[in-house]
Amino acid sequence: MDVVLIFRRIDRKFRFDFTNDQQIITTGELMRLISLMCLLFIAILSPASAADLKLDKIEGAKPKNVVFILADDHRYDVMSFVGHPWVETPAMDALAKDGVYFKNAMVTTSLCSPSRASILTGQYMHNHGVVDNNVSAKPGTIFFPQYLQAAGYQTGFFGKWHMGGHSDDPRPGFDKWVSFRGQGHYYPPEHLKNWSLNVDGKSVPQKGYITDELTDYAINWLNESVKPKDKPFFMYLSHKGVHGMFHPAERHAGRYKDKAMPIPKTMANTSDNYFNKPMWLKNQRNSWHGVDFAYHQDTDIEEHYRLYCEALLSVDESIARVRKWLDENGYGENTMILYMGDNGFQWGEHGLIDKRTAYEASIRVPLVGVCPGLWKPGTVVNEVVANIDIAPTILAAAGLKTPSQMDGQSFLQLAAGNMPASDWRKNSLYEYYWEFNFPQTPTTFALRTPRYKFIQYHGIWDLDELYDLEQDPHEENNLIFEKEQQARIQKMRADLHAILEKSDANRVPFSHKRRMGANLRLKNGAEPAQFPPQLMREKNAQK
Ligand SMILES: [Ca+2]
Repeated sequence: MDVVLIFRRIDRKFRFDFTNDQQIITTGELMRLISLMCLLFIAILSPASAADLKLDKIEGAKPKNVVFILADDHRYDVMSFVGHPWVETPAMDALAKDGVYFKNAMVTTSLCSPSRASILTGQYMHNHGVVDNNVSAKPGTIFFPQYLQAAGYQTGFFGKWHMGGHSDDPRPGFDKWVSFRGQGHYYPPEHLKNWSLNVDGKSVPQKGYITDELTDYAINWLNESVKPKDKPFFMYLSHKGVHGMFHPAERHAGRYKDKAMPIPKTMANTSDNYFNKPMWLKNQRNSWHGVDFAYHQDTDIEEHYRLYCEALLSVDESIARVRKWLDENGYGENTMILYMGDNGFQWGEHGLIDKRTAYEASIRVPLVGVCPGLWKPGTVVNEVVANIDIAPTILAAAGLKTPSQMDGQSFLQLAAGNMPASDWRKNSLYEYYWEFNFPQTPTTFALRTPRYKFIQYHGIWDLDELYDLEQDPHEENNLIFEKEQQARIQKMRADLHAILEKSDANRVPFSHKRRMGANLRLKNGAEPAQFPPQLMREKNAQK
């Protein structure tokens, strides 16, 4: 499939019309074009050479070790220090207290594989090409740890990779590799007798709870490979927790059984909540990704929520264990630690569960970290930083400049207070392509500034949205019909298009539709949406 995509891309660049006499090309021109296509094809398929991976150094930088810990589906506000009423996250709280809390961290695509690919490549989904949870990265894709290796770092990957879920083989950029196929399993599954982890290319049975086991592997690597060598290191600890179906470690099971899920204001099925909202949103309420028919089960979503929070306890303990090892082994003062979620998660907002949409609960993620000697304790960064900025930031911590193919920007100096906010990106792109397996969420593009969010849908007869996040943080009041907002809407539409057009991404790819997808509805659930009154006209009425 990758080869087909490459030819499609080449075809787009060099399209010409053989049926038009005026545009028939000469044999020489045709040969030159074929040669160019062959060269391009070879360049795309070839792995990056050692020379390609040597980045320019940042003058005067003192390279640090880096630990990046990623959670799955952990939303931005399920942490104690941001005011959650009962969840306990002491290690995340400590990172924020001792370092930086990125209050407006978001992902450019709210879905596991595309977001993970954006983290690893520093690129938007439309550039790295991992457009859903099924496809692998394109051949020739460079993952940022390859640059770290070329700069003399030891690198280790532990956990969920997910891009191209049929394989758990070691990927480029890592000296040590511990992973599993697809989403993995919290505990070794009883129905899969041969289930195993891939440890440096060999099958090794999973023994226990995955969050603990990955942390064990990570700490063993620190002890056995990192400590004996006088080399900087980079560790990527990529948890399965807290992805659904949520399963806490046995020691945490039932810890929150008496706790109540915070119910968002926008969850109720009321005309107020759906006033001026897109029709797809109301329709999704009664679907796989809606509160009426969540995951097509009869489980109460509050029960799912309690399990989610209990599963998070092990992730927090993992951070604490790694940090303790660093401190006890003399690495505390020269190691950057970043903790992040790969996408957000709606727990009832707008009647939805899960991710994919451009709403706040879906796109915002936790991001906290320490960088001793550079980031001051207790710093809060308000600028919108994103998953595409992780690679440039980690490279900068290693003293390396950002390579040209990356869309992101290093926030290393922004968080240190050495970069004026005016030098930071003014807006952030969000993009999501419709997937046949979950047909409830349309193709979505959005632009988010610190204050406003404009959302535009593609391929569906429906409404776009504009929110003033300062006045309306829960996105209750869609301003799309407001007269005084029309100039802003036009400007944001144009800015959004300009970003996409710049990288030839003003078109939507789609993959092989293999089945109808999770398209069921609950018979006695919410009714389908009505067309909004603003669109209704009498016959022959003008616009
Ligand atoms: Ca995820």
